[in-house]
Amino acid sequence: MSADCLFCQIADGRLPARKVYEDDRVLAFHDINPIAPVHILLIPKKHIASLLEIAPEDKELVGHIHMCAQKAAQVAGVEQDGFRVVTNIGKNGQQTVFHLHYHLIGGRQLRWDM
Ligand code: IU
Repeated sequence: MSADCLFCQIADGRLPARKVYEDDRVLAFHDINPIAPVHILLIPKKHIASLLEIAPEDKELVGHIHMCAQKAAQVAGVEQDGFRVVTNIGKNGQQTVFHLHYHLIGGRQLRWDM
């Protein structure tokens, strides 16, 4: 846990979020500024700053996030038509929140530039 991290605060309930799926290690919630009809964020409850900080002991957790993405896609009803999962890293990746998160985006035809 990182005291001043907004997504840590969402993960432990100090800040509200519209939850889609939750278990002991992962939370999925609706993005507050969606770029598509479905825009969900999947985060580990453990504070990891970005993909670059994933450690060997996190490998099972990262795989688990992918399983949670399947569940979130089913809940959101986008698994038939398809969707995109992406994580932004650093400045050129336009990462703005430095707690690992995966965007699950769908509900419309996506282009490579979104
Ligand atoms: P990025 O990959 O770090 O750029 O994405 C951060 C996302 O987190 C962005 O889409 C925001 O709209 C979203 N978000 C949110 O859903 N709730 C928040 O309290 C904050 C950001 I701060």
